[in-house]
Amino acid sequence: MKIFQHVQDIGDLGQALAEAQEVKRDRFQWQYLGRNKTALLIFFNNSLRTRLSTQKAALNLGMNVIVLDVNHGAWKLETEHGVIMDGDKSEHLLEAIPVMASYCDLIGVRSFARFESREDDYEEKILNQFIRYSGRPVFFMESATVHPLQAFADLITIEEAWERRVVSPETMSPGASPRPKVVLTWAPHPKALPQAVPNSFVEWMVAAAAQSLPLGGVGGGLDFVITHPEGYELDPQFAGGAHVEYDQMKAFEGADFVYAKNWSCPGVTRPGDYGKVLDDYHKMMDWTVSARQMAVTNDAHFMHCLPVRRNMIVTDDVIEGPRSLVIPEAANREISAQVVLKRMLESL
Ligand code: SN0
Repeated sequence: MKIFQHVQDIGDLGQALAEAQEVKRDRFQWQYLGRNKTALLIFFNNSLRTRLSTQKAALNLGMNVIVLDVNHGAWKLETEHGVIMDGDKSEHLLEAIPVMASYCDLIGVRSFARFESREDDYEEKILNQFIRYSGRPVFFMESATVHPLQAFADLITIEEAWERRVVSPETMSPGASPRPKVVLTWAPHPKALPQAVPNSFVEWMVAAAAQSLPLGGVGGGLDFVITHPEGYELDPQFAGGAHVEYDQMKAFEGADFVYAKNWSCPGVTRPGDYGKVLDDYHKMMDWTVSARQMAVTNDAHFMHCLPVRRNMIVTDDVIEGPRSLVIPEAANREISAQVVLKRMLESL
């Protein structure tokens, strides 16, 4: 694997999930793969889980790891071509990338959407320069438009929880669906957040449904519903074909998994509002996931990528409740990262 950006990069999802379980059985069995190999993790934005879980995954594989927080200690980087560099930026990305690449074998990059231009963000201007000028395998650690390590961990988490619930087709109650119903819900937030997490989650869920991925050993695929206020329609390159239900309560009916996330306007149905918060969050607080919505679900599990703003996105009782998966979901970030790094090491 030379690039990890989209769900297609991982290939067959059933095989990827099987490999994730193989990693869980003994995560140190491939230390020979990473011997004398170096992973460079570059952060243009804050991180807790991505930084720690990816570093841990690399260490599990016997790799050396270098972490660079560009905003703390590195030269300020110019990313635009052709500018006269008379401002505060001391170095150009076009020199920085090949230099950084010369010290490592694999590169992971985090660079969020900047919301200056929809075209720049959706063309992945920063990450594509890393792909083009580094000559190294590049994995996306949340870019302007995608967060595939998160979506892969989410799929692993859903599979594991569904496996615990659906033991065998025989033990299922008559008429019960062997397919889980997964709902992605928008929820309020005081700041404008990227669409990377929902884009990837949707992309991976749509692919799991299309591949009729057996989850928990039975059935095929899943039923997937997206709910959000009007104006927050996700880009069709990710959400194409997915069912959107604007009535949140209706979307939650019979759900087995509720995945909450805030995102700013993707600029699909409202091109002039790209990257904006469309309505004051005070007016949107009935979208906060609480016991009221969870009551109409099929005792749904609650999921969120974290960090989460409590009592904005989700109430304390739901995130602390017995159906909350946020901690195992975060723990699975180590596993998804290890599968990806392992595949990249195997193809060096
Ligand atoms: C990021 C996002 O894409 O929504 C990272 C999620 C993994 N989240 C934030 O930036 C949250 C910031 C905040 O202040 O709540």
